[in-house]
Amino acid sequence: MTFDLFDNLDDPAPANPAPEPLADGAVVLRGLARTNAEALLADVQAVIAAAPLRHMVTPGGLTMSVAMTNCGDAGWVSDARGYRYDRTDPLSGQPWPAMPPRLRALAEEAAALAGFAGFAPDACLVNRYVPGTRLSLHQDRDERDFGAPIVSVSLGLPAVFLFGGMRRAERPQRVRLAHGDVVVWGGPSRLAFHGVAPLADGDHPLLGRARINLTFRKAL
Ligand code: MD6
Ligand code: FE
Repeated sequence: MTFDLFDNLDDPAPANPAPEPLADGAVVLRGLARTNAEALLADVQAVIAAAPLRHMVTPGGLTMSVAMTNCGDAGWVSDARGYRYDRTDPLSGQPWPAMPPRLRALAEEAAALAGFAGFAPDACLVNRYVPGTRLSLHQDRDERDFGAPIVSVSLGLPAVFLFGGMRRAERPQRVRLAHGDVVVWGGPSRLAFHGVAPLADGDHPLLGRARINLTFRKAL
């Protein structure tokens, strides 16, 4: 019996770039972001240093348990006025930090592998989950153009991604996402309901008790 230094209980499967189908227009790219995860996380830390993670408030007045920030030309924001994309960070009044080229390149590669060549993301939402944090079923529909897919990158603790259908009532698939896994949904799946089950406790070698999810969008 041998042990591979790079395979541990948090992400046991080898990277496999062959798309794993979830639904028409939706795939999982297992481990695509794993080999350069440390460099990707350094880029994310630089974004967080410039635009700190914060808990946004929903239009209904609830504070979200996921901590968020953004990079790129536009950032997703929520407040009493609603959900929208804004070119400036409401905390600073300054533009969001630029999208780091390594993050953009990963999103473009993932989209191309999923059949969406030419994806040009202008927004990257950074989400930080700690154990117990969940994201209820929702559609991503604040973007102007649903012709572009969503690219979602998972780093740190594993999560159970809930991937449903076009109606909220449809029972979602439960997909385990490990460190480095990437999900792409577009085309006929672009408006699929999705969410994240409550994060289980754990201790990730790079991120400790946290999961970071990056979602790349063409927002403007
Ligand atoms: C995920 N996240 O964390 C999927 N959508 O795997 C999302 O679908 C998402 O984290 C909109 C806003 C924030 C999110
Ligand atoms: Fe979403």
